[in-house]
Amino acid sequence: MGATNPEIQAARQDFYERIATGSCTPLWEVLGVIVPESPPALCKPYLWKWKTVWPWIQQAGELITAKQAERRVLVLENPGLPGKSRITQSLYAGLQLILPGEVAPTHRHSQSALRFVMHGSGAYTAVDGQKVKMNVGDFVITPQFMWHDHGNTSNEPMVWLDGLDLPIVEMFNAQYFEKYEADTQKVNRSERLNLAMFGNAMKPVEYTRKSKTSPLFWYPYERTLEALHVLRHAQDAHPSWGYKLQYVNPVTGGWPMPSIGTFMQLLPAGFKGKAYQATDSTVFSVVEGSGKCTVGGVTLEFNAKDVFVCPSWMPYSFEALTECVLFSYSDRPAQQALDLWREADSQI
Ligand code: GTQ
Repeated sequence: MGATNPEIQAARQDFYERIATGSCTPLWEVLGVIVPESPPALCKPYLWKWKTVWPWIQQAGELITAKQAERRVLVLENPGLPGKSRITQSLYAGLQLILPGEVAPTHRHSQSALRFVMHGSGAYTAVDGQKVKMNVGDFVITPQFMWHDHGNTSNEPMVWLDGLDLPIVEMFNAQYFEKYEADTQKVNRSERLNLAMFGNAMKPVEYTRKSKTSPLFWYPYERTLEALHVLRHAQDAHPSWGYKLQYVNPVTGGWPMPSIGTFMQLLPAGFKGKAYQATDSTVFSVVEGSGKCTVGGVTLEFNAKDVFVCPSWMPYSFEALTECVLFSYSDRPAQQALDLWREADSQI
C-alpha cells in the first residue's frame, strides 16, 4: 500500500477497532502473512547431538520413573517453534527412555506414533494384543487409537525416537486419549506372527483391510539394511539421496501410516549429494556413520544416534565421511492426501 494520508489511516484504524468488537478483522492487513509466496522459515534446521542429550536422558531417568511420567520423554523442540512441543510445524519428536524392569502404562490416543530404536535392545512395545521386541534400527508403528504400552525386560536402558502427528491432530482439534484399566495389556500374539502374516510381501487370503495404517507394525532393521546393501552393490546412487527406500504398507503399497511417511537411506562413504528441496520438513535419525548435511546455509555435522531436522522447502544436501545409514520421517502422506506436496522440480 502506498503512502496514505493520516486522516484515512486514522479512519481505517477506527474502522478496525469497531469491527474487532464483532470479531471481524481486515484481510488486507495480514494477506502477505497468511498467504505467503513460499513456506516461511519458521521451523529452523537443527541437530541434537547424542553426546549432549544422552546425559540428560539418563538424568531424567534418575528424577522420574516411566510410570510416574506416563511416558518419560525429552521432547525435541524446534528452536524456531519454542514452547510448541514440536520438531516441525506438523510433527512431534521425542526421545523416550525405559529403564530395565520399567513399564510405560497402557493407553491409547487418536494420534499415530512411530518408534525408531536408537539405543539398547530387548525392550518391547505391545500394540493391540501383540508384543514386539525392539532392536536398534527397527521401525515400529503404534496405529491411532490402539492400546499400547512399553516395557523393558532387558538389563540395559533403552532409548527410542517417538514420532507422532500430534500437531496435525491438534490442528483438527480431534484429540482423544484414554488410559487402560491396567498398566500392561494382555498379549496373545507375537511379532513373529505379525511378520509371518504381512512381512513377506504376502498376506493371509482371508485378511480384509481394517484401517489406513499398515497391519505390519514391525519393520526390523536387519531386513532393511540387507536390502540397502544389495541395492548399493547393484546400481548407481541417486544424485541427491544415495540409496533410499520408503517403507510401505504391504497390503496397499502405500505409506504405512496415513499422516507420516518413513524412509531409510544409505549414503556410501565419500558420497557428495546434490541439493534437494521439498515441502515436507523431514526429521533424520542417524543409525550409522558420520557426515554432514548442509541446509538453509547451516552445516549440521552428524554422527550415529544424532537427530536433525531439515525444514520445508530449504534445499539440503548430504556429504558422507563414512558409509551412513539414515532413518527419516515427514508429513509427506498428509500433504499428498491434500495435493499439497511439492518437490523443486515438480510441474504443477
Ligand atoms: O508412547 O504413547 O513421546 O503418547 C508422546 C506421547 C510418546 C507414547 C510420546 C505419547 C507417547
